[in-house]
Amino acid sequence: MRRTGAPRQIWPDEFARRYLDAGHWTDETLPGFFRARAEAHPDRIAVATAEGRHSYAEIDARSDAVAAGLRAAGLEPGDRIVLQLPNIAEFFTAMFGAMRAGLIPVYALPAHRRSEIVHFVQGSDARAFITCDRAVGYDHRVLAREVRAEVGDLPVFVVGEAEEFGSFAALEAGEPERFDDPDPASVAFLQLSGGSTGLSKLIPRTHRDYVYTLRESARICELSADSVYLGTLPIAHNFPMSSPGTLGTFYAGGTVSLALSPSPDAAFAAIERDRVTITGVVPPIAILWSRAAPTTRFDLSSLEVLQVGGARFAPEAARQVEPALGVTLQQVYGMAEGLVNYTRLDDPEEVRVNTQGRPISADDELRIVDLRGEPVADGEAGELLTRGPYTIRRYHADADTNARAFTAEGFYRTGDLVSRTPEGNLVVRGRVSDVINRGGEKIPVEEVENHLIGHAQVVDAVLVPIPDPLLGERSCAVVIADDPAPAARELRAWIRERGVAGFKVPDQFVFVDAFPSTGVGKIDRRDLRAALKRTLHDPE
Ligand code: J2J
Repeated sequence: MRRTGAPRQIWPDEFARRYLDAGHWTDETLPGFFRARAEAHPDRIAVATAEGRHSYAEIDARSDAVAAGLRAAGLEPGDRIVLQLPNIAEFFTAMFGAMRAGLIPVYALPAHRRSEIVHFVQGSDARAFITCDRAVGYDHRVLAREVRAEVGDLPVFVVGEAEEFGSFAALEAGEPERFDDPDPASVAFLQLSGGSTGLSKLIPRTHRDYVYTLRESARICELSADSVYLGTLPIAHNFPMSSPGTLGTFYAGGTVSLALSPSPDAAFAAIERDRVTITGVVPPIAILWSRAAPTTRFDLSSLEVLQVGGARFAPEAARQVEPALGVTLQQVYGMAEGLVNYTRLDDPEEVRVNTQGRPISADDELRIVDLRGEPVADGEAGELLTRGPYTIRRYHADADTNARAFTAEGFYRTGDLVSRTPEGNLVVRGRVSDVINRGGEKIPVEEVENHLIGHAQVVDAVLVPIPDPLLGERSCAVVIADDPAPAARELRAWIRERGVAGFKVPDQFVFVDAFPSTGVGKIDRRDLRAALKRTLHDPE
């Protein structure tokens, strides 16, 4: 039987009522609000790239054509569709087009490869895949063929030279058609989790909860129709999509400028070209920009706000941003599962530099707890648990993870170790979960360990973080191998062959004869990781 994706309510009734009564949730949908903007100001520029400028009316009409084309191709309301596109205008026509056809996009990053895309297709039971011909020197049609070889005959649409696949340009060039707006309570898309241990979990976000974050984020970040937001991180990621990101900018009626990479050259050129006023980056990029800005030939004078988030931003680096770039620094601590915290633009410098801000909503409930789940004393560090009007209560079709990731009362266990200042700002101190945060790119350690253990000469492997001055953390694989041990080069090639995103390939390898004893009879991988981390950080 074909699953329709009929919305099983995510929040219990009493909470849904509370968020509706508070006015947080409205009947606006993602494609619906974009349509309203296109009708209010059809000629205003929605998307600007190095290739051209596209009005709200144009993106709106092209999305309607994509919707009609996807329906004509046999896709039905409720079907999932995996979307893997770089920072190009078609990202939005594909996304809004799919939603207007009643489909549910599943976002993938351009760096994802076979193993991840197959996991997303299978995990969401997707009926189609949209990708591009080439991006950053990689041919995504090769990937599409590999995916098809594993999952069967999946319809694929390609932006650019489509070869044997469906042409996305042909979809966009078709006759536009208008379908009913989706139900605002329904799931709008499946977002990817960066915070989990195993393979990425799929996060069901509804129109209501997401539009709420866009509206409030646009207000907190003081966006207006004059704002120009630069999408320079991969725009499928939750931070550049919604905090306030590209969609928050559309919500405010502003312009989204796109750069294909966050390198100073590509991003600074876009800032000058489109007179960008605000953008969001991860800490290593903020550090590179702070170093490059004083001598750049590009005019960055339009930039007012630089948001930094996705990983811990060291205060010493944070302090350099404002003088180097002539901007206001805004720290953003968020997660695709929901909760987003911002420092406010008028916070004192000490708050902007030293903290990761406070939540969007007065109805965001935060608990900071110790290992037993008891609240810690004021100012102490503990694991952050949260629930609220835009934080999910469960992952898509993953009962085991749900039992672990949420408390009985519906709080999401963030896995982050945080403390709170007397003024109510959060400071992220570390993590209790096993994820390596490589400059904002999240590496699920178990997934990489499993790939390594799959190698014939590897007996066991543990992936641990190593401090890194630019990335914050890089990854180190500690491997027990048969004699002779395979070369690190060979293991890297092995991981790549398994079809894994490049950022998950271990930065370093260490070969050992045995793992340290963790003092417990049964080998607990988390204890083992912690013990190895200690030995690597403090070698005697
Ligand atoms: C320390 N750690 C941070 C920060 C995220 C806005 C901003 C970021 C994300 C994101 C997002 C951090 N300091 N400022 O979705 O809307 C780590 C935490 C968190 C995990 C979530 C948004 N900002 N982190 O990064 O789902 O460990 O979302 O739990 O990719 O990143 O990762 P992700």
